[in-house]
Amino acid sequence: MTTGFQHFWIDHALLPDGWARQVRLAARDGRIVEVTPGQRPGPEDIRVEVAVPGLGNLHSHAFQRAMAGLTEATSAGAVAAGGDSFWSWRELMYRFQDRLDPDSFQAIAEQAYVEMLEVGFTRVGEFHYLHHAPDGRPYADPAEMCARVAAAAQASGIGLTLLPVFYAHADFGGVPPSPAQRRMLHDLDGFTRLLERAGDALAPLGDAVLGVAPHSLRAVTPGELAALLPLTEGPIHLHIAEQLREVQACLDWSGQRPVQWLLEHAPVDARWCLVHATHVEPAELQGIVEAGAVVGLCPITEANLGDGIFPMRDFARAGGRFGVGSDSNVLIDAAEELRLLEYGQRLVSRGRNVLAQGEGVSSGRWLFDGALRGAVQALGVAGGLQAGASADLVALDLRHPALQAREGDAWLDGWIFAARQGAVRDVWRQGRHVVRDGQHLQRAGVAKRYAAALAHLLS
Ligand code: NGQ
Ligand code: ZN
Repeated sequence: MTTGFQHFWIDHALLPDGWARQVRLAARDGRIVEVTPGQRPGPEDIRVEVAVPGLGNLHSHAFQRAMAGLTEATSAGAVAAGGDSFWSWRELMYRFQDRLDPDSFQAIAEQAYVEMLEVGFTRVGEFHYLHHAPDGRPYADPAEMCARVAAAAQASGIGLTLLPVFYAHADFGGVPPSPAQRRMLHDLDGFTRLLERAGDALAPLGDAVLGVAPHSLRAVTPGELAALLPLTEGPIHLHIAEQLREVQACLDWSGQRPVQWLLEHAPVDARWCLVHATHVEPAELQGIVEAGAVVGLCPITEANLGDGIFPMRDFARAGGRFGVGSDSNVLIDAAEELRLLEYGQRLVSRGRNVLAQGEGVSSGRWLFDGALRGAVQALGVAGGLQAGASADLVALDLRHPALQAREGDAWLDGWIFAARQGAVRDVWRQGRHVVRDGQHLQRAGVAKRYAAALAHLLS
């Protein structure tokens, strides 16, 4: 955080009600206090050509960054099993997770967060479940790994909404957990203690948010789910209806589909983020809209894991709220999450500009605005370039070929649809300059620690 007063002068700024010119933005202790268009710059102002608000990444498992690209070959037994799947990937992920210690875990999280900032994600929802030591016993400080997430956020500067995960069962109906899940498990008392300690670990960050994440309906019983909710006033996130096998298992257990079950048995409202919700029927979609919950879409990971395609077109038409997350972090790119979200719908519907509604509406602007709003809601903060929000600014690089000779929403379309990388020039987070000329200021040191951790892990 930058302490004291600070002024930005932004020639073109994307404000909550649209593009504005010659905007003077005042921040105090990293928080925006005033935004005024049509101003002259002061002599000390930080000058920015084009600025948009930092985007929230509403779903991440940071440690999975280190196994990115390592699960792209057919696995042993895949042919007999009818091919690789989400479930065979999960086996590999569990095996990888077993090797992590607090230091390597933190080094990987720092690398992931640096990459997030470099693409314009300024806050992350860390859906964090690697709690215990490799033997499954809690660390001396039960919130050791939560503290490591906080330390990685601190080192990189990214905003953190920590979502400690409660995990107790292997499948619907309270099936006992498997040995591979031993590092994730709690009973309700243990989890309550974890949350208290996690709160302490977040305090130094200043604007961290603490929520709760029942991992999925597979991992918690109805009784546990009900007991978790009073433990937080923050956001509530869970994975839901990502795979058809999970939908079928839920039907076998309850006679209902996962989202249908959740909407009928839990007080789903605007505090909730339903991650994936890939396999939903129209009535379930409508129920999510009416509850005001956010659907957390992770298009790159959903493609990578073969999840399926969320019916975003219908959800958007119904006024549904959404945000994007980098989930497995197989590739960290805010623009590409938005691009793939739109492209999935184009491929399925054989149309163009499918999500933007009305005539003359930019797809890039529609995607960016929607994802910004959804992430703000799901991560429990104020957002956008307005008083009360954190001074999280992303400056676009007008020298980039995809951004040249255009203006306004066309910059967003250029960034999201036409730029490979390099469209983000600078990022300030809580007023602190964290990315300059496309590179995080701590990039070299973080990359070195990451390389050392990886060499050790993969040797
Ligand atoms: C996770 N990932 O928690 O990392 C999950 C896999 C599970 C995604 N769902 C584990 N993409 O769902 O059981
Ligand atoms: Zn996930």
